[in-house]
Amino acid sequence: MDPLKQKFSKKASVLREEIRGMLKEHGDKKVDEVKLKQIYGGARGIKMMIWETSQLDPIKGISFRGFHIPELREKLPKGPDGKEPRPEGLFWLMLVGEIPTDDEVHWLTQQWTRRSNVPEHVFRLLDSLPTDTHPMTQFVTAIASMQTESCFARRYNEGINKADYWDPTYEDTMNLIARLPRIAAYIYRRSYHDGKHIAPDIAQDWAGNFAHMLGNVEPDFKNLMRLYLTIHADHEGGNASAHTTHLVGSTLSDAYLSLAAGMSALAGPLHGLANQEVIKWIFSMLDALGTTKPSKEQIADYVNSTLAAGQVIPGYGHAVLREPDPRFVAQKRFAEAYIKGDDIVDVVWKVFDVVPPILQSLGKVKNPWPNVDAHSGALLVHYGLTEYSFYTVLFGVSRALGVLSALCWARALGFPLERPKSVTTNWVKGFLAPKQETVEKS
Ligand code: CMX
Repeated sequence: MDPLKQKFSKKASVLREEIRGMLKEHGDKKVDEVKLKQIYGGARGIKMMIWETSQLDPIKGISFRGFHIPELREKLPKGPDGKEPRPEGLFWLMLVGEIPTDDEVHWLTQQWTRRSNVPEHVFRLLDSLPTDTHPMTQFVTAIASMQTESCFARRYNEGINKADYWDPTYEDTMNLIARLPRIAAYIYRRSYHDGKHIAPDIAQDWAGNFAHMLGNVEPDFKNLMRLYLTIHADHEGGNASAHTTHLVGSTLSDAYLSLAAGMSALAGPLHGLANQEVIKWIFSMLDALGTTKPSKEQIADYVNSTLAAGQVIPGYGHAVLREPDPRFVAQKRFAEAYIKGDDIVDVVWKVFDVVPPILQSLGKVKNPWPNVDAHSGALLVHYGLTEYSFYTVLFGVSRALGVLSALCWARALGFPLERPKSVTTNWVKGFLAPKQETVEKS
């Protein structure tokens, strides 16, 4: 058994016993009360799921096993030039709850390199799709088509003991994550670079090799990829891509099909697709204004016209956060350190000054602040990755780290089929109706 799998197995069996004991003693304790407005309102805030890998605080933002983003940037092992964290380290942290050593991360990089061979039929299937198929559609298709490789599906057919479900799920997770950069880069090159593909460079780290296969070898772009793939990885369990992966996984669908489902959720404009919508919106604004250096007044007018057209301002607002997203802040810090005098980055910063007071003035937006998607496009455009329809695939490659390590935990802890209760509006009306007094017959 490999060292990471061994560590995971030990930690999981300890936690499994702890949970068993906790449920035996406190299983009937109430942790929440559900309000009618939550039932109609997208289940906001209802505590109904266990997600071990990260937790979201409305004010402080995401913490991965207790570590916030600035701490991760400091503590996780870095890329070869010692600047930005390697996403491999975050995966290790999410899976076993420990900051890995340099040697451990090096081992993981090598593991993923060894497992990164994508089956030929995945490329053939992708090649059969029109090149203008949305990259997220291609990504979902490729992931689902790789299900032919699922260790879990094979072992389940052979009659695996349920106590061992986590083992082939771990194998699927490692194989899938190892292959995603190759698949994503293949989609990018076939969609935007005439199918001129770039062979992997196995001497590089996971994110560095991804940047190389996309076609950008600038050291700073590699650093952006390391940071990007780290900060997008997980956002607790309730967000749509995580929850979908979890829900589908709870049917014992394997990691490939669960992730393909989760990526379909990520492809919605209220979720991960917002990263393409932000830059599309900025480009449309600059086109409409005829300048790449708009004033704050011009931006405010454009924001108001977007709202007047009944549209949302992409990259702003959040279902849980109530402060600027620390992932936005991390990207702003990156831009401040690595990029000087970039028009689009300057526009993003001006939008950051202009949008919150306008959204606040509407009186209904619970969080007027930027989320993760408000900044990422400007950084990518700066390094020449201007094809914004591809951006959500980058988000997806990163999100796989979180949702798949969480799937390993769900299997190791033996979580059951997820099946909440729904009700009809007629049921609600009956629930609200004043109870009839029973009149006693005299
Ligand atoms: N622009 C305009 N209106 C907004 C808004 C925004 N950025 N954010 C929220 N609102 C509106 C909502 O549409 C809603 O209006 P109605 O009552 O008329 O339907 C009202 O404010 C209340 O919404 P909320 O409770 O503040 O926000 P929700 O939890 O319902 O929605 C989110 C959260 C992210 C879907 C929403 O803020 C939004 O649409 N933002 C723009 C899209 C976006 O950036 N999504 C990416 C989120 C991060 C990610 O998952 O990647």
